[in-house]
Amino acid sequence: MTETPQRASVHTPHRTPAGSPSRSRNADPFPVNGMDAVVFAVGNAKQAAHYYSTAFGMRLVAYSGPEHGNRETASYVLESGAARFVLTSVIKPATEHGRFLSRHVAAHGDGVVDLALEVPDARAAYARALEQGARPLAEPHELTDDNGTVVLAAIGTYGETRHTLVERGGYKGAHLPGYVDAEPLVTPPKKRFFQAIDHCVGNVELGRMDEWVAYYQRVMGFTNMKEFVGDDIATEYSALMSKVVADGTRKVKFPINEPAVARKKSQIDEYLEFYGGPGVQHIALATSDIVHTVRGMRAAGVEFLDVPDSYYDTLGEWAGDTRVPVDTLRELKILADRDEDGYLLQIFTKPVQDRPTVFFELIERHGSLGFGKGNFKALFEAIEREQAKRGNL
Ligand code: TYF
Ligand code: FE
Repeated sequence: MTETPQRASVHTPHRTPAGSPSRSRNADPFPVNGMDAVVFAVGNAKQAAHYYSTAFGMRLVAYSGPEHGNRETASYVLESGAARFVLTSVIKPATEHGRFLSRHVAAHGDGVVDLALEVPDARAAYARALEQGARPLAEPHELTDDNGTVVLAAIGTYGETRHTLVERGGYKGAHLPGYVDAEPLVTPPKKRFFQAIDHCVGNVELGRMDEWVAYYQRVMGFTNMKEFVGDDIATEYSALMSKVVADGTRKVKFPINEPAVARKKSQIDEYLEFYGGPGVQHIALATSDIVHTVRGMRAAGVEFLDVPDSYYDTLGEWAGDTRVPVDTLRELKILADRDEDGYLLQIFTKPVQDRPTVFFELIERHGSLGFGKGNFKALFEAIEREQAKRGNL
């Protein structure tokens, strides 16, 4: 095929100027392309797929189940922009993996089994991780179908959570070999509710936060972000401590919480008690129009944390002007925070299952790279009011 010179020039690889770091040959010991998927093990993936379609505006794109040769599990792959969830239920355990998933749901209820990371080289990432003391869960292996080949490997993190390392190469299928393309369950909203996974938060046991921060630093070369909840805030009102690790490009951000010894029972202790150990606490979803998203999700029956009116009376004084008028923030119970880089708008759902465990955050960033430090007091008080209603405070 002949191309016009102009067109050909568009495809000429961009040359890196001498002296500036090349993306393909940088010093990052553990390069990641971003989050690949959040994998949930649930009691009823068929119904969960419906919930995330109707309430979160997600689009079913792929499916694996008994109709297509997988007699052990049913998995639904849902997308919203770059954000991908995989919802898996066991139909009849037949392998170690099926038994693991069955036990996981029995022990933890619906929860996250895997924060899968897309990496350029799964074998190299796995080798580096093991060298640095990562817990091995699956040796690198290839899966192939008509759409190409992916390489998968897996390492452990806190609790029973894992990180599958996914090397997609040029794989063209909707998810992985073994999945078939699927049509949306319902018509998705015209404008999607969110377009990416912003951060994924883990809860670990008292005194273990620093070990897990060190694990990500050593195994994945992640760095500590400056935002954290320290001793001072913990004893004053939060009843938790928190530190954030991120990859070199900040595409993947993992805050890690531990309970603090405080006057009252920590929300982290409540999670650990009802989840039956450490695990993923919340997934933050990045939206470019939080007002549209919250209106849509509220209309679909999603419950968000309540914020007292008094929060909005003083908001303008420290959060300054935001894209959204304070009256709209007040109406929808959206929080705002500002730091030296800009501001953010955020809101938190109540737990999305009967156990007081996993919940979601919606976040609209305007320059701020933080996590809403200015909201911690109001947020943690709101969480504690819910804890008290459940009789767990
Ligand atoms: O991810 C964060 O750090 C914020 C704040 O139990 C937060 O979303 C921290 C701990 C927590 C709930 C929210
Ligand atoms: Fe968060």
